[in-house]
Amino acid sequence: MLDLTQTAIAQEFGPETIGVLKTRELIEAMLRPVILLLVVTLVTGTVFSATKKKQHVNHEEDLQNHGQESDLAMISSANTDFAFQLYKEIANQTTSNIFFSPLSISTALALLSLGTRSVTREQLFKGLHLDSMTEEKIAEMNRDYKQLLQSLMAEQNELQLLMGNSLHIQKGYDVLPSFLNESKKFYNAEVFSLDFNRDPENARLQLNDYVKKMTKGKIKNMFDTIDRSTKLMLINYIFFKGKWKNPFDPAQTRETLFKVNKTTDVTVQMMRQTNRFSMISDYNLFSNVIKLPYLGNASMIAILPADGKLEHVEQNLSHEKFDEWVQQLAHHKQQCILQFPKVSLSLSYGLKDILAKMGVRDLFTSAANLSGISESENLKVSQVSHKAVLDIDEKSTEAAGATGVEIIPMSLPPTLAFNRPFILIIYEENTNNILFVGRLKDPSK
Ligand SMILES: *[C@@H]1O[C@H](CO)[C@@H](O)[C@H](O)[C@H]1NC(C)=O
Ligand SMILES: *[C@@H]1O[C@H](CO)[C@@H](O)[C@H](O)[C@H]1NC(C)=O
Ligand SMILES: *[C@@H]1O[C@H](CO)[C@@H](O)[C@H](O)[C@H]1NC(C)=O
Ligand SMILES: *[C@@H]1O[C@H](CO)[C@@H](O)[C@H](O)[C@H]1NC(C)=O
Ligand SMILES: *[C@@H]1O[C@H](CO)[C@@H](O)[C@H](O)[C@H]1NC(C)=O
Ligand SMILES: CC(=O)N[C@H]1CO[C@H](CO)[C@@H](O)[C@@H]1O
Repeated sequence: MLDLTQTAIAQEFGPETIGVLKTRELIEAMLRPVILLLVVTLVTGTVFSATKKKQHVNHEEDLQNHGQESDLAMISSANTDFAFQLYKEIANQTTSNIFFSPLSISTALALLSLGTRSVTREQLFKGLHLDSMTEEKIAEMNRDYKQLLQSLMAEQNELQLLMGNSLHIQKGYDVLPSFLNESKKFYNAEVFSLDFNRDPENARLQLNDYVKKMTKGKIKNMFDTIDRSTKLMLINYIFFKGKWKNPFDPAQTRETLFKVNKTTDVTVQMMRQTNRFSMISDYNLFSNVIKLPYLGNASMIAILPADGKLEHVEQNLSHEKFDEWVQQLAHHKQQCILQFPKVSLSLSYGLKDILAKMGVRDLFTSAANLSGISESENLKVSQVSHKAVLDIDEKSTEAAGATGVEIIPMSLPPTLAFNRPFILIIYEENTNNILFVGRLKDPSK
């Protein structure tokens, strides 16, 4: 089963203290120092305080260094394939809610690839849907990530989107300068030194503080315990706060029933608005698809399958399907009464087994070749942990006037009520990258 709880993460990092290990495991632990790879992420649909962060966008330098501006096509396309494959693997292992950031995970893995060699590296690229990676294409990938990070950071006007990487290294542990250099250069990684070995409790507190700071207080206690044998920890975080382009009026939000399945209903705060939306019906998939734009260059696409058709849609989720929806949505607008639940989701995943299923195997075993990080020691990755939080609400601490004037036609428009399980995809339109994917099955969970 998939790790879906914070407790599961705690177990993953937790009781592995040396005292509890059996002898054979102890030897194994001594022979194979551990890297912990960690991915943190957060999203929220609420309004943000209008602090503008100063950005230094090194576009000029980038153009000079590499002669041409990449269109990010290689990584955007691979990331979309990766997103839907990961979704399917996760959906195969849980019957409940899903929420994760494929971009956060693929970025962390791409950074890690800087330190991998031979078969370990090939498996990693294949898992990321990056095929036949020559040295030249690897260089292009790294430049693309650099540009992607810059583009996302440049969007600080109307939506707040922060993604970053950090490396936390055991004091005195020799990490190759080339790995650190490239991590900083292409992935903008911050590098910190910690003493996991002598003082794991202090390391834990510092890491929790760091994660808390980077997720603006949303993720407070990421770690319950820290493994003393940790040599390096890689953290990627993504923070997204968008304001709906068409906010909901809180006065219209009502408690209604959400149909979890044939036998169970739960209550949910249902937001409402009447407006013109980009929406389509996908008859092949028995679904209605609507686009809910945020201010700035991001949107949510929500897919509402007919009763009992969720799995059918999930089986048919693909890069091509997504592109088709995006393209059709651009041309189909109509008046509609939208009902959309006000929800919060918080999910944690240990992705080791899932990534292994996707072909990324050696990384987690003694066969791992991480000689690009350190030549002196045998390293492996102990876990890829991911935590994601979603808050969707009306988004209006602003004046009620911001809700805008609703034009209600004489005849009542159709109602689209998200009062049963549905899928949501949040994507950045400028770089065409999927930031988050989720499935709401039971809002009470
Ligand atoms: C789900 O997982 C099972 C067991 O690992 C596997 O046999 C099956 O093919 C998977 N189904 C899908 C749709 O991936
Ligand atoms: C890792 O890969 C490099 C480059 O292919 C190779 O020289 C080295 O021997 C490998 N190390 C291990 C431990 O397999
Ligand atoms: C890393 O970067 C520093 C400063 O930018 C440079 O002096 C050093 O030679 C680089 N090292 C490697 C191994 O690339
Ligand atoms: C319906 O959902 C409830 C709550 O999640 C669950 O306990 C129950 O087993 C589900 N019933 C069916 C038929 O799936
Ligand atoms: C959205 O992207 C366009 C380029 O396609 C850019 O000019 C614009 O500044 C972006 N908008 C915001 C709010 O960042
Ligand atoms: C419309 C469509 O693509 N349907 C496919 C959805 O997935 C199932 C199972 O994989 C296929 O049998 C359908 O053809």
